Amino acid sequence: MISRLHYISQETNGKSHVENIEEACKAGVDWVQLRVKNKTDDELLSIAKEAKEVCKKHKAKLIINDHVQVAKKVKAHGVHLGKQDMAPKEAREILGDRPYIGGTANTWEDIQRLAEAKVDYIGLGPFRHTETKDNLSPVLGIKGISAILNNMIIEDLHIPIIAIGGIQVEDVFDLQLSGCHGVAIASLINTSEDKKETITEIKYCLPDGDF
Ligand code: TZP
Ligand code: MG
Repeated sequence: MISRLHYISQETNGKSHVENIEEACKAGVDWVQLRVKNKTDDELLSIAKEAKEVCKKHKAKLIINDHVQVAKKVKAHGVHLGKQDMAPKEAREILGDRPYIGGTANTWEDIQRLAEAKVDYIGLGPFRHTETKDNLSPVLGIKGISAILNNMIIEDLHIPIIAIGGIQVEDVFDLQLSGCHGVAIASLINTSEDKKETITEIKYCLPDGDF
C-alpha cells in the first residue's frame, strides 16, 4: 500500500535526519523517504541503519532515496530513483519483487518511461518552486499536474502519483482533487513549529484509503 503522505527527511533546524524522522513519525507519518545528500557512503549507511530502527519502532515504512545498495543492506521498504539514478528495472533485479520502487517524473514523457519500467509509484513535480532541491525542473503548477493526470486517464495508466515540490497545506486538497494519490513533503514538515498539527492538517485533506 502506497501511503498518501510521503515525508522527506532533511537536516534542518539544527536537527539530524534521524531526529527529524523520529519527530515526524511521532507526529503521524507512516512513510519516510530518507533523502541524504553530500555525505560519505559510510555516513549514509550509518544514518540509514538508525533511520530503519526509528521507522520500525513507529511502524513507518522507510524508503531510501537514490541508493539501491543501501536500501538492500538495511532491508528498507523501498527505494526512490531520480532520472540520474539507477534505472528502475536494474533496481528491481537487485532488490527483488517486494520492495517498492518509486521514480521521479517532471514531464509526461517521464511518466510513460516509468510506466514502462513498472514502478510502484511516481513522484511528479515540481508543483511549486522550492529551495529544497537544486537544479529544479520547470514548475508544473496545478495545470501541469492536471494535464499529465488527464493523459494518464486517456492512456489507461494506473500508477499512484505523488505530487512534490513546495507543497503547502492549502495545496493538498486541490492536488488530491486533481487525481493525485498523495503528496511528498519536506520543508513544510521539517520547519514546522508544531509537526503534529501540520501533519494532521495535511492528512485531513487526503482520502483515508490507500491505492
Ligand atoms: N524533488 C522535487 S521537489 C523536491 C524534490 C526532492 C523537494 C521537495 O521538498 P519541499 O521542501 O517539500 O519543497
Ligand atoms: Mg535521486
